[in-house]
Amino acid sequence: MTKFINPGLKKTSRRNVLRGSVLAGAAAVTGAGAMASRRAPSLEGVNATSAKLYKAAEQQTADSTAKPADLSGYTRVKQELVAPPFAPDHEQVATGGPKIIEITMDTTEKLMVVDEDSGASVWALTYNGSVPGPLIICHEGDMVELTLRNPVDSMMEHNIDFHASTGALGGGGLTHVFPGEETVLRWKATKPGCFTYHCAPGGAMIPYHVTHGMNGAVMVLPRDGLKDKDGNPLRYDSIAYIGEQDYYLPMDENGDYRSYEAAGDDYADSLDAMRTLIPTHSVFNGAVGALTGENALKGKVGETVLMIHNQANRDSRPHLIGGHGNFVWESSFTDAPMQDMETWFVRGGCAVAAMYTFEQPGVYAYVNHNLIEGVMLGATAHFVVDGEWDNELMEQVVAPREFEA
Ligand SMILES: [Cu+2]
Repeated sequence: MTKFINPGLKKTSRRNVLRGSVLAGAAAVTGAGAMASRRAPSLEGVNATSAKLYKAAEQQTADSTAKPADLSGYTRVKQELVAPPFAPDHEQVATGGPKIIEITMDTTEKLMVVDEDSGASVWALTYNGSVPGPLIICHEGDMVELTLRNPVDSMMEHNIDFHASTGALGGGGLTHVFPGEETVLRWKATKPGCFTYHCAPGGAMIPYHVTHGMNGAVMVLPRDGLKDKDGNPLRYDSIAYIGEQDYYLPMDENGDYRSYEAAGDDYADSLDAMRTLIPTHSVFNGAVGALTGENALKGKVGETVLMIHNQANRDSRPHLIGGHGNFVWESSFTDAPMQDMETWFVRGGCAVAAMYTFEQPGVYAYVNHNLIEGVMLGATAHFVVDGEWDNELMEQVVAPREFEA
């Protein structure tokens, strides 16, 4: 088994294993490299350019003589991250002064079933073992201090690009960790809103890692909480954190999904599948059915849910069937929310928050309203809501029956 960080099988220093050369060689490691180069243009130029970019980003801070950040006035707190669709404990309105929020994430590579029916699986690349990675919550003016650890048995290097942060490719230039390494990055949350984070190790590995599950969201709340367009406070009772993941899973000549022994073994085949730009799956929270049936989200009439939808790679258009987006922050929390929306837009590479208060009991389907993706590719979640039915809002006046011609 060969690690992707060292495709040449040579003993080499960390410095020599810089992204571009690693990436250029990675296809060859799989043994499918020659085939891939016949099928598709070489990525050498792209990967080399990307490697230079990362080197430059890292060098900027290495060469810097800037004064240290003034951390006086900040209180340190730990945030225990939890697996999606749940949110970590947090305040909606900040109390006290700004905080340095300490979090830890491990770049875990694991085999995950994507669709039990077809047997489709993926060697997912994850933060903390889930797709999407955990939701991080802070307030504007806080600092997020991430310890990023790459387990020693990983096959790949990883890093993180926080769209909410400023500088060094979103931190991507400063957080490359090889198996067995850890790094600490601190960044200040200056923009309120929901933001994607994702792995971006360089070149073709960027979309490869992102489409293998390595992405998640940060919510940066205004210090005084969410508000409507007139400045009235808006509060939620719960959060449903939904990560939409497009997968491009390789198939064999019979149309069956291929399986692989280790993370990264699918690299060349995956690049071919990715080039089609047509996902084989578009799912919520990592797998078909991850948020339906027994795994459905729960709610009560009168409960207000904040639905946070992350899509790191591709546009999406969420719709809550049987409900609405009462307040939708499609851009950021700086802008007033849009109101009473039927379907809202998630630009690929961002996260969006939508708030709804349930008015009827029953099952609501939360879908990507590209219904081919929602129904056939997997992008559906269910809310099962308890409570009293309201006949004023809807009533079955006549149950379906045959009519006289
Ligand atoms: Cu990664």
